[in-house]
Amino acid sequence: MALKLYHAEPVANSMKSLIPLFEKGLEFESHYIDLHKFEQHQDWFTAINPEGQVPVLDHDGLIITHTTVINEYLEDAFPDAPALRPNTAAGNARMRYWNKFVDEHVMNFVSMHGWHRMVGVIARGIDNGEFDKLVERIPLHEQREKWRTARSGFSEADLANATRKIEVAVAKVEQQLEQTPWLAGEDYSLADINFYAHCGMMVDRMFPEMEISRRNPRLVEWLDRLVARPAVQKALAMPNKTNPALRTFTGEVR
Ligand SMILES: N[C@@H](CCC(=O)N[C@@H](CS)C(=O)NCC(=O)O)C(=O)O
Repeated sequence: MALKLYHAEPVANSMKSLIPLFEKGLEFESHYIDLHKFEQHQDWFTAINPEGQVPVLDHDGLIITHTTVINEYLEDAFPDAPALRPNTAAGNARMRYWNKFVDEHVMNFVSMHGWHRMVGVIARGIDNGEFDKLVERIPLHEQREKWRTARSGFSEADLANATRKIEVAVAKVEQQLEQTPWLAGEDYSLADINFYAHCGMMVDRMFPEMEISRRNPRLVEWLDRLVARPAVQKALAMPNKTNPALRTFTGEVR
């Protein structure tokens, strides 16, 4: 049994699949992909994942992409490892509800602010001709557009809408945590990992004006419990090559 994970910095999607591997105590070969050098769009990498994105799980040659799929695959393929899914049909439904919510209503909106603050700076530092060549190599239309928009700047209206989505999500999570210790109920699950990786770990630093610590006491307690987990600490200690000057998004995270 050989597992490899191709991943970038321990934040967002890469973090979302690193934590389960450590939680489950699964040995894996870590392959760091330098997104700042556009390694994800090089031929050798698109031969592995034609979408040119990380993370990618390779299990004995079987390639699995998309974090929610990767994380459920790990649950199914390694049933003897500590479970990150509740063991009831109702619990799994709640976990999947939250995963769907984060994937559809949270991830892209935090990501937009991250790209605006960080990727935009990187993209504007590249010469016109060079930038066009880099963008041509990006396999997904949506990603090509995202790189172009990051360079020219996201609109104020789109950024304001993204902020609104994040505010709604934070309030919704706070409300859930007033009722149960973890998002899907009594047990820590993939849903908590998903919200942490895409929003919880950076929201107070990215949006100080939201006054997360003051206004969301349950969320703060949940974060403290989650960050204290040894597996989360191991994931946080994975390589981070982001230029410290650009760490508004990936850097000083909880
Ligand atoms: N739906 C995918 C999204 C993966 C994704 O957006 N990965 C980002 C890193 S967080 C990436 O590879 N970005 C590089 C690029 O698009 O050029 C998943 O869940 O894995």
